Amino acid sequence: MSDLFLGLDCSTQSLTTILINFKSKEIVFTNRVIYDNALPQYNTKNGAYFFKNGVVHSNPLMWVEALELSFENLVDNGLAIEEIKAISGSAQQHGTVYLNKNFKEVLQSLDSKISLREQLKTIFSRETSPIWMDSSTSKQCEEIRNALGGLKSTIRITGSNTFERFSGPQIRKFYQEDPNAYFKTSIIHLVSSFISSLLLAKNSPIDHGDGAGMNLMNIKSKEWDHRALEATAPNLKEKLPLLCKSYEIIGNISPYFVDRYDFSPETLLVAWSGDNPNSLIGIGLTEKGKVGISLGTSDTYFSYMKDLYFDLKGEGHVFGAPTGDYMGLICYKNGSLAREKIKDKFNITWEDFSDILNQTPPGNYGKVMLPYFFPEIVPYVLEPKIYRFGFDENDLKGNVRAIIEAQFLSMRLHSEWINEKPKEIYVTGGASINREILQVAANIFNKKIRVFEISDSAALGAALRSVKSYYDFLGEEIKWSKIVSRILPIQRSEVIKPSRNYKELYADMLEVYRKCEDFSLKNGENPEKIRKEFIKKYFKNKKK
Ligand code: XUL
Repeated sequence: MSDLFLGLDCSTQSLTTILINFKSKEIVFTNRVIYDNALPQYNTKNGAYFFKNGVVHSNPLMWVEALELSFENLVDNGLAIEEIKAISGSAQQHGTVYLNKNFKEVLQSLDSKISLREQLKTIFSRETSPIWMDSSTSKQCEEIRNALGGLKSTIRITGSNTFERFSGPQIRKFYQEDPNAYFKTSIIHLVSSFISSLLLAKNSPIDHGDGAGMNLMNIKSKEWDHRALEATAPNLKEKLPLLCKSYEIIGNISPYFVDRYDFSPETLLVAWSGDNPNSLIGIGLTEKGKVGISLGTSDTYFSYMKDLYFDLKGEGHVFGAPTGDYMGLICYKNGSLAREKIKDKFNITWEDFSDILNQTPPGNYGKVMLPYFFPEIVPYVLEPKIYRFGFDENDLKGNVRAIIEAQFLSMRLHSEWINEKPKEIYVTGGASINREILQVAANIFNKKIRVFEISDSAALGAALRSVKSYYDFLGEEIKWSKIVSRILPIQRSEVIKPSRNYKELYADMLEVYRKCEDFSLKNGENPEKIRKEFIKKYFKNKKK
């Protein structure tokens, strides 16, 4: 029985497509267009342009072409595109796309015989888009934060402190540096609302999930906050799309896609959202007490949140959840690209990497790394720098274990504000296929780790969101828990158990790690004493 729903995820390095058959509980098709490989003409590295002074952009036309390649893949694989009932999507959060006055008109007069890329060349008022990896807006962050009454007040208004990668600071910087181009901008989209606008052939709203990552939306009223708009740039409200609920049906797919790829004109479009809100659904976190980790270009730790509360220290974020509730999140820039830096430095394979994790002891003989290969969000680090305690950069085994332990110790440390005490943690993202990495996570958190066969949880979450809105629209409401449990169990989910032997060791190592961070970043006391005690307690007489 055909009951097809499509989920897309326009992430940092690739665009993923997942087609599911909800009634038969099948993942019918998955595909990934990796920008660097499939679209080399854009010259991106890991999907981005890394300029100096922390400026990181990407190319919106590249995302458009990736969308076209994804749809061509559906056609080439002979899939029943005309039977797809609804589509939703996901995208890397925070990045901004700047469109000029041609945008509206061009979208309304698209010719299905000509590629989108060809027809969309003239719509941008800014050729490239700052993305979430950008860390060049500290000045603007400070200005906006001050205008909103300081740290706590900014958090209470927008759900987060001002962050370099957030859309508001990006927009303010553009306005300050190129006011002419800013005033020539008719509309500013997020990556998610930009792509959904293409499918809709008109400006699509921004959903509450992704909207919360802008420092512009009031996290309580879920409307644009006039104080935040004023603090950011003039006339901003008229340059922003409307806001909408994440489960809103925003319209039908436009005739361009019907004619060109054979979609049914009845296909419903559900608002797109950010990759993290989508992943929340894609790993089934639709109720209290559940926590997820996504190991991708960014590593994130997140949780469903029924009642709104904040991290008033300012490290974490509150976003809207696709269910209409909230989610808490912390995000790391030093995710997969930092792991790759170590792998590539020693010229080893991922198998070698795993072998080393197996061969080296938890606690790493007291070797501790603070791995800021890129500017870091949590803790706040602007200048990339690697700190090593008790070893050097040439110690292959020490470095491999140290980076993985650092990533999860830091997550455990900085997620303390997320007030959920889960029995198990759900892990997704590219690196979740590496069982040895997950074993380290299980031991450090002292929790069971559940991992799913499909690691593309953002695209899957998008497909599931389209199912929910479609059936709600028909008046045949299905509960979230039913929707996720229908598709997730078929993924032979696996559980990785923590070893009880390391509970105390990692509780002690967390304190060592905390001291190393405080010492390096906040002029705290020297951690050598506590580190030596740790070594004495766990590694006395053990040969390195
Ligand atoms: C979340 C964040 C990243 C991006 C890219 O706040 O910045 O997770 O969404 O994945």
